[in-house]
Amino acid sequence: MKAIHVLNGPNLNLLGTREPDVYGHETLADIEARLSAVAALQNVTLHFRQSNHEGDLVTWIQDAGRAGEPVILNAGAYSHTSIAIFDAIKGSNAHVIEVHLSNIHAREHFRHHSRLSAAARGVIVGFGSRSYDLALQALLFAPTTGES
Ligand code: CA2
Repeated sequence: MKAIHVLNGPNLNLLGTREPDVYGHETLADIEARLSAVAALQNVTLHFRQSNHEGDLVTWIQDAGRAGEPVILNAGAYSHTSIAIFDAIKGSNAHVIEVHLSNIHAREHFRHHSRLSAAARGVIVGFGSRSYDLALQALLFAPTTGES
């Protein structure tokens, strides 16, 4: 594995600026710096991106799937709504670990279901920004077929 894509959806650019009780104090840049350092030690390049636009996530997932490179995906609120992102994961055969900062199952009812989980290889929720670290650890140290 030479590269890992960390893809972030809508409003995650606000991380660390509001709602720290729900999402913590770290910014997305803080998370990127920490994960990049861990990945670099394993000679893996991290492509860390955020977009508020559903189509960007679709394109990036397709690109990763085509390249055979795994994805850590926090699609934000699109997790609960997006058939397009589900189709992108399925259609490109992308290896996706879905992550959420918060425990979506302990929050409002409309957050309990993710449309993406059925297409993901695994799901990590509720560990704050450490959900991303756990996903990276899984990709680096517990690879399954097609990842290593
Ligand atoms: O817990 C997660 O990681 C979520 O994917 C975050 C999404 C939410 O819609 C999902 O249900 C669960 C929201 C991201 C918005 O992040 C903000 C951060 C700071 C201030 C406002 C929003």
